[in-house]
Amino acid sequence: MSSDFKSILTENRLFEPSAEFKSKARISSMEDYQRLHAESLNDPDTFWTREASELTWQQPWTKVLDWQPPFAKWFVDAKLNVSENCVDRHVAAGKGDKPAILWEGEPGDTRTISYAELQTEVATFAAVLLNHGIKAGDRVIIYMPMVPEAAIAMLATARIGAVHSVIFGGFSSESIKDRLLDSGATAVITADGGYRRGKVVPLKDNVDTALKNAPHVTTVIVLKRTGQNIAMQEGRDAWWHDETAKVTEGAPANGFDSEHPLFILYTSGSTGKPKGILHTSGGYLTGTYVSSKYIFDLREDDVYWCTADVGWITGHSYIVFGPLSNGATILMYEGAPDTPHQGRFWEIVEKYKVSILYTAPTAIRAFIKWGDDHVDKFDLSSLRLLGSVGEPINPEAWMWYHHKIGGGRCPIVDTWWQTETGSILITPLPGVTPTKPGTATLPFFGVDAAILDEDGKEVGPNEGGKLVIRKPWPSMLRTLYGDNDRYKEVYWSTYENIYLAGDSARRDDDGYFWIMGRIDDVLNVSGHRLGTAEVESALVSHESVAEAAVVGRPDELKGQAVVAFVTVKGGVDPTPELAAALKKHVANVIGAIARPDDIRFAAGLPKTRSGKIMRRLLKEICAGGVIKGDTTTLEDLNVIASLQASGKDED
Ligand code: 6R9
Repeated sequence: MSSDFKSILTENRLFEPSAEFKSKARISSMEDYQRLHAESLNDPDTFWTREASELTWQQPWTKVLDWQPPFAKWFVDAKLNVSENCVDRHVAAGKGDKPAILWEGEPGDTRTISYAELQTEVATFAAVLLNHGIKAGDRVIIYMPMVPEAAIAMLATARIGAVHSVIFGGFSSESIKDRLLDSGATAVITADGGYRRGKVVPLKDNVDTALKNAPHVTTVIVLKRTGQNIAMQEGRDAWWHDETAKVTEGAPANGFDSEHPLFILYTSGSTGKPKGILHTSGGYLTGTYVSSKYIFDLREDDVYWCTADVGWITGHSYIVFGPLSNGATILMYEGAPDTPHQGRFWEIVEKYKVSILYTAPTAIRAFIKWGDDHVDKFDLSSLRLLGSVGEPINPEAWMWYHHKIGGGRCPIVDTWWQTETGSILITPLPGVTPTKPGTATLPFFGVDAAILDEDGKEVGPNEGGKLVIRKPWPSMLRTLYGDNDRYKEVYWSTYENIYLAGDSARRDDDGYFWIMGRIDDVLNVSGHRLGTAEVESALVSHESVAEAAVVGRPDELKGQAVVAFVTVKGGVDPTPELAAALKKHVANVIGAIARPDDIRFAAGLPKTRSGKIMRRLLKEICAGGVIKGDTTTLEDLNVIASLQASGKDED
């Protein structure tokens, strides 16, 4: 394999789950894990029938899996209602009074919603959607702050079989427009605004801008959150509270086919066009249900907090569908971790007695930087389990999380998965797996993970290669929305009938998986996927830019920072003001998370003879390193020198 696949991490510290945790855990021995894992691969019908039967189905399946590579159907012919499983079935089981959602707004306002109340809210809002002519199969955009209504909107669309596509509230109107057009959505659910770091994010204004180019949208439902002035377009826009007040009877939870589409979630790929990942109902729900149950070891009295935004897959699977299908009490927080102070997360853990915390390495690194004082002020003794997701967690951050937040007693589940996988695929089981800082350890049930070389051969211990999944799993993506060819090309064309994850990895002597990074042109900025091509096309859409190449450079806080090499058009001066304007431009076009950290102007970009930009070289330049490796295919060697001299702009 090429040297790109060498891992610099070596880590031998081993942390066993405590006897106390083990004694109460659902699965508490390595033998049980191995036995169940073997069963899930060798006899998937038995394994998945047993697990899926814990959910409520309105009609049973005739077959567990129909696999026509690369197209899978799970729980064939079965019917279910996803919202019934997340809400109604817990009320029917006598848990109507149990809190489903504990919510804390950024300004400090709070709400508690029981399962019975959630049932009313979901059924009522589902009726609103029906009243507006939205039917099963219609696509609905959800662009909301982190308020309970975001989850209610997701569950309500699921209840009537409509397909939601949640767009992260930090995305721009341009991003909304692209997703509206690709999905063909006819309705948008939004809010007047949301709070973020004490400021109001103008969500409805952004929707209005996006809708100028999307006349097929006939309904916009607006939740009043911040109360600022917004425009309401007669005949198209309606207030959430007015519409729900009109409802006299909630919508029933009719059954839909197991393969009925549940949602589309857009994620970055290696081209400029985001990929619409399509998830369906029965398999996705089973995957998120089972993984939440075993990996977070959910108990009746847990208070579970996943700090993601519902705009990301983590928020879909592990705020909404997984925990709620388990009947858990979830906490939702609207705002930023440093508002109004840098101890806000720990204040929330203490206030709500959070027992399970699931967050991202980028957040952990920020907490470390802000200092232990903010943590020490609060009582974190309610915590019993910690989780990490989004990117490899560096061992220092892992150790701090373990000692400072977990008090040394909480197992850490470092969970590897993707928007495409729908649920966690590689992870420790908290009562079983001895953990090592920096590795997601072993495959979850039903997951046949391996690392292959270029020829498709499994590599040996500690050798790097491409991470693949060799068997279909229930919550796998079904296709890219409207683009089966791209689905086949991106995930299934490298190896025959094997899913290519797009990450490089190695396994250590214990068989643990160490994720090393992406193999495509996708960056991981603060745990969020960002295509270099998306940022590049945003840059070249600026009138002054001729060409742009974007690469990541290691960043202490964000994991990767965005560096853009830019050549300007003739007659344009590459000034610091222009650099600032370009950063702002990218933030406007895509959203603040894509804002380049550095803009480096260059006379020309290094290219291969076939015209491909040599990103490897640019990465090395960013890292400040000496140019290594083969540069004989360079078209113009002089550009390297000029790039290295170009330096960085100042913020
Ligand atoms: C859930 C989510 C997926 C990419 C994935 C990988 C990286 C996620 C990780 C991890 C190492 C972990 N990733 N979890 N890398 N260890 N525990 O993040 O989905 O936004 O689609 O990103 O994130 O590179 O391929 P998504």
